[in-house]
Amino acid sequence: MTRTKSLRADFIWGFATAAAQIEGGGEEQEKASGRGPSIWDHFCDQPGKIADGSKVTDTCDFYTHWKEDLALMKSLGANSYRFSISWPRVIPLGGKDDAINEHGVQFYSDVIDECLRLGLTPFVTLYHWDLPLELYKRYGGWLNKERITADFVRYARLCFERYGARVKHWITINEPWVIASLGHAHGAFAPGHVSNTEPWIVGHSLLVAHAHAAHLYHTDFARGEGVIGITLNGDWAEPYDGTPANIKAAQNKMDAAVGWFADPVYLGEYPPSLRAMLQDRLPEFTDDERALLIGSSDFYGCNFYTTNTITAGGDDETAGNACLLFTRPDGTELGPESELGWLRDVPWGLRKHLNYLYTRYGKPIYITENGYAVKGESAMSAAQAVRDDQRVAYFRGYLGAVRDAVADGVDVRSYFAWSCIDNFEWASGFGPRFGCVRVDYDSKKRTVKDSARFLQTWFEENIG
Ligand code: GBH
Repeated sequence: MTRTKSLRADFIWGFATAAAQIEGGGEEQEKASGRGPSIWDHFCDQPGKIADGSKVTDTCDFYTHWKEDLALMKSLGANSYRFSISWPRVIPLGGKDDAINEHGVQFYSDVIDECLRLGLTPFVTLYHWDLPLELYKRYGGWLNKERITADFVRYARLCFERYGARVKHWITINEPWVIASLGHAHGAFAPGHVSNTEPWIVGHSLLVAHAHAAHLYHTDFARGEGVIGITLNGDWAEPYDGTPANIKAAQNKMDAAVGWFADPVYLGEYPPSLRAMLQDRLPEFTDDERALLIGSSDFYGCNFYTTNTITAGGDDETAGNACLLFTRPDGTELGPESELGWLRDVPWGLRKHLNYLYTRYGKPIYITENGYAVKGESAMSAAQAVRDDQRVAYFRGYLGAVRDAVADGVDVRSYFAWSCIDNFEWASGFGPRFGCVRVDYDSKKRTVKDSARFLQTWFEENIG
């Protein structure tokens, strides 16, 4: 009996990374490469911002190991690789009139060529949080809509010009919610601002810059074959119970975490609940901006990690003033703990999330990140860490949910595991490990974990 394959024959799967989290091979090397500093270099220099005091300049040295890593992904059966370009590596100061670092441009060109040679479709993110520090110093970065848009569009144009003939899948911005909220409301991420007005200004700039870059791509570069979109984080918000207040709180959480960006991009306006909560603090779109936003994203880029139960009565506006829990009314927990407080293994939420997104926005969905940090993995020996049963269990459950959503009729076109190699987990430093491949941070040695093999087999059995 032949099994029915559950995913389309052209389903894209692979591993995802971000430049700042993997490239650095030490401060000297980074300097010599011509990369300019980003806001994350600056953030790492401030005492107490990164859990283990580590620096973004010294990560996995993908800058040296890229060929080896691409070959590894190929050997694991992947057909695509999602990575980001470091803006300050290609334009060290970042601005529209600033010099290009041809050495940096060449680096990504080589990565793209090697991907194509191996049969890995390059899936490229323009902005995964490493803003050139100089733009922050000049005008506050994302706080200045006009100036950041002009600079971002010039950076995007450079990437489309140099790589557009070879790269047909683009993401403008990764997780604008994180940039606006963790960067400008909570202050946990660079640039570390704490404010209740800035996140909404920053969010607006991110949307407008995305729309302009996508417009440029659609008019001058797509040639009817390339696609571009925005990637949003968004965990599933399950009402804690059937009380109207908690049902409403869960919707408010979805509106704040997802709708803040997805509603303007796909529907042309901020969610009404956001407007009601923020009133004048939420900017208005001009007619031109609205026209540019509609149709700006060819797909819905979905990063998904976990599910919360939701009650009313929180005070984080960027979460829609909802309370996030991992417990049910009967006292049971939604899923096992990971290395990070916000992340639990709750597979069923993904099926609901995908159905919600497809019903509300009606766009093909590219799952651009999904992954797990096993509790205590950093304290394990390498031999123990590569037997990552809990990560295998997580992937088995979440991929089952993808398969179920596809059977429900949701148009899912890709799945990228976060991440390929263990890497720099932002403010959490090197403690949490998300890799399907182990990295020894001293020797930079890579060792495949069981979860990578699991993914290889799962996709062999389910695509086509
Ligand atoms: C992604 O973000 C990133 O794209 C990636 O770079 C990162 O390494 C990976 O996931 C793993 O973290 O501080 O309690 O408000 C993950 C999505 C969304 C997870 C916001 C944390 C809020 C936690 N993130 N969420 S909290």
